[in-house]
Order: sequence, then structure tokens, then C-alpha cells
Amino acid sequence: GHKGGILWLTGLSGSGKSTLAMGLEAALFARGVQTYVLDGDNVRAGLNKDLGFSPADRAENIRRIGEVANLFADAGLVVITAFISPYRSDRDMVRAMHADRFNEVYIAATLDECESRDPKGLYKRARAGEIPEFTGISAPYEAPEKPELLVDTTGRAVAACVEELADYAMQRFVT
Ligand code: GGZ
Repeated sequence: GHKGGILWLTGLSGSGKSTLAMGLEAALFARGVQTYVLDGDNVRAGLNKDLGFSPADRAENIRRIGEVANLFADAGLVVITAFISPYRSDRDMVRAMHADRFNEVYIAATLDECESRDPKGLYKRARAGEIPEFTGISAPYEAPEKPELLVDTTGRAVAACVEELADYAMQRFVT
């Protein structure tokens, strides 16, 4: 069996968080681990649709996601969250909420790399001044100092990154 827990992915827009979260969910499903993915599509569109991207709104976004992750982890699931969560203080707040079941996972890619990927054209729009407070351009990203896991996605296949994540999750949550 396995216990509940949280894999808290953090990284720039375009770093690969959502792609890796979905790949990891499939990889863990194949290994009999029950997961739930929280990302912008299911959280910012609903529960948090009243929130924008000011520092205060991001803090509240992260706080609520932390609480929801707590509930799913209580139910025994491995929760995978995929939010930029750019502020160290917000991530530390969630860590304090969960103590030992919180795992900070830094999905690392340089700003140059993320900007060249630009899958939704957001960096281009941010550079043009059309998106205020855009992380990496006009708002900060505070990289983790001591993440439980660092996955470097630059120049690596998605499958290789997913394997690294799945191996970590297996040793961390499977009993
Ligand atoms: C950063 C923004 C912004 C601003 C809209 N800054 O690449 P995406 O599009 O699909 O993912 C980004 C997502 C970030 O939401 P999070 O909830 O992960 O952010 S945080 O943890 O900081 O609260 C991006 C889009 O929303 N987006 N405006 N100004 N990303």
C-alpha cells in the first residue's frame, strides 16, 4: 500500500509542471498509487476564480491549495500540485501546515528556456506589457533553496523527468 502525501511542484510558467504532473499521475497509477492532481485548470477556474496574481492573491491561492491538498492527503492520496508558487514564504507556509508529508519539488528550467518554449505566448505578451506582474518578467520567482527534489527539465525528455519523479514518490510514499 501507500500513504497519503503531497508533491508540491514549483517552477516558472513553461517549466513543465503540468505536463510532468499528468505524466507522473499516469506513472503512479500504473504502479497502484492513487493520486490527485491540483493545477490551474481545476483550481483557478473554480475554487480560486476570485484571485489574481498580486502577491496577496498568490498567497491566498497557495494557502487554499495547501488546505485542499491536506484534505486529499488525509484521504490517503498522493496529491500532486502544479502551481508556480513563486514566493518562498508561501511555500514555507504550506510546508508548516503539513509538516512531514510535504515534499517541495523544484521543476527547474531557466527563464531563457521557458521563454523560448512559450507554449501559450504569455512571455511574448508579458514582454509587450500586456500581462502585469508576470512571473519571471515583472514579478519575482524565488527558487527553492533546499527542495526535497530538483528535476532539471532543460534538454531532457518528459519521460525521463517523469521516471525521476515516480522513483522519488515510490520511495517516499509506498509502504
Ligand atoms: C504568472 C500567470 C499570470 C501572471 C496568468 N504570472 O503557463 P500557464 O499560464 O498555464 O500557468 C500560469 C498560471 C499561473 O497560475 P498559478 O496559480 O500557478 O500561479 S501562482 O502559484 O503564482 O499563484 C500562466 C497564467 O496562470 N498566468 N497571469 N501574471 N502566471
